[in-house]
Amino acid sequence: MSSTKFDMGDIDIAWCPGCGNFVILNALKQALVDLEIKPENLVMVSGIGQAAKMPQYLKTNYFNGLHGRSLPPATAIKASNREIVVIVESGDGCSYGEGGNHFIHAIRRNPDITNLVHNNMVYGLTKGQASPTSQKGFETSIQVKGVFNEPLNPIALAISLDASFVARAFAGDVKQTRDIIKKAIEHRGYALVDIFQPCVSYNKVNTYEWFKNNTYYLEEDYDPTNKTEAFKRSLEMEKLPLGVFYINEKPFFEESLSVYDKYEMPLYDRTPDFDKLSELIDSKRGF
Ligand SMILES: Cc1ncc(C[n+]2csc(CCOP(=O)(O)OP(=O)(O)O)c2C)c(N)n1
Ligand code: SF4
Repeated sequence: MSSTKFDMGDIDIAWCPGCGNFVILNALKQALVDLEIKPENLVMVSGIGQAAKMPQYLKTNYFNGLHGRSLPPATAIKASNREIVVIVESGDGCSYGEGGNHFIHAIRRNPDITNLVHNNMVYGLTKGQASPTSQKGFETSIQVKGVFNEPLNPIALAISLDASFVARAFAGDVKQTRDIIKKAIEHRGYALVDIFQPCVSYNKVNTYEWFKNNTYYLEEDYDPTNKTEAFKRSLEMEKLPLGVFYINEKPFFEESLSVYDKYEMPLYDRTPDFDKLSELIDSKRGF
């Protein structure tokens, strides 16, 4: 692709040749350029893993936190400055396993952030153990007789919790992935994009070809505001639907914060009332 203001120049990228992460990186850069987002107005937040390296390959602000713990800092960053775009990016292990608790509560809280989950159905960075989305029977060096746990269905889970935007993409299709990411960023509220991302080194089952043969795009006239239909589609397993499953417009977290009732000014830009703060600390209220 042509160069963008998010390019880091000639750097080493620590992903295997052919990894789906490269396509997602390109799709994201294109989406950011198309939406005219400035690097200084973007904050990327990630956890730990191969996918979580993504912010290091974009010329912008980022916070790289602990495994599974990217959503709380992302929520705080957005709450302290509602003017910026916040994108969380991590793998399926980080987002749905170690970070599963935060995933559920971010959906409930509904901060205006975008959550891109690279779903390769395996732990990539730690060399191929099963993840929460690994399919039954998937054999690894640890799960030698194959995975017997039920795989997590993040799309069904998010819709059941009334998430405000739920989508699924496939890294084999850069244009469609770019367009879905754009819709997610433009949405006001928590937007989940689960992206099928082939891991060419540790998942020899769910390959580019497998995803191509086992997915299809939701129809042009599909109505994403119909929750019952969205849930029904999210349970389809024979062929996995791609596209925007569900949109549920509702108030988002920062909009409901009382600290913004009187002042439009972002929190980070305000001078704290130190007398009141000391009074609060001295009173030991809430400790
Ligand atoms: C609390 C904690 N548990 C476990 C680990 C070890 N660890 C690092 S990355 C990772 C899994 C990565 O898999 P995933 O999140 O799916 O991302 P991928 O590497 O596949 O992109 C694990 C288990 C850790 N760093 N911290
Ligand atoms: S191990 Fe898998 S996820 Fe990690 S860089 Fe290689 S192909 Fe990509």
